[in-house]
Amino acid sequence: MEVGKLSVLLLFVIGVGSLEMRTWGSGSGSSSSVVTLDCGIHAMTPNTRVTIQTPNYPNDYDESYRCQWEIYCNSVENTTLTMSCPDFELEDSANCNADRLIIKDHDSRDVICGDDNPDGTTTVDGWMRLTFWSNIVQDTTAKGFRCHIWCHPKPGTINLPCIC
Ligand SMILES: [Ca+2]
Repeated sequence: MEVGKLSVLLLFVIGVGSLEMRTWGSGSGSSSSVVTLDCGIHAMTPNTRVTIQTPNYPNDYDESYRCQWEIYCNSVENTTLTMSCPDFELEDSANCNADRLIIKDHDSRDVICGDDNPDGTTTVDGWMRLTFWSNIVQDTTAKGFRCHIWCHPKPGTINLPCIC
């Protein structure tokens, strides 16, 4: 019993350690392991990126699933967010009535599905809300998506020099 508990503890420590390593390595942009955002509200800073993906990616996502990511970049009025999606595949349907990704910023709201990759989508400022839905009506899913979201300073805004 005690050995079993110790093994679980060791596995946990190793797990936390590798998570931290992945976090540290996420800035390189070339790491094969990617840290992805949980559903919820997240803040980021200019010239950084975050990554979102569907559950189980690159395997098929679940039916009857919902996840919303709300992303702010500081400061919202002086930045924009740009999506870069190397992979995007949802169940296709008329008007995206089945599975869908809703992309909202302070200027527009887009509902997409199928292979309508939002790669290159740029927001009007440093705020966006992404909502992924999968339905339960039909047992149809797909690979889903992985998207990186970059925060860039708006041209003409004052940028402090990078001391790095
Ligand atoms: Ca579906």
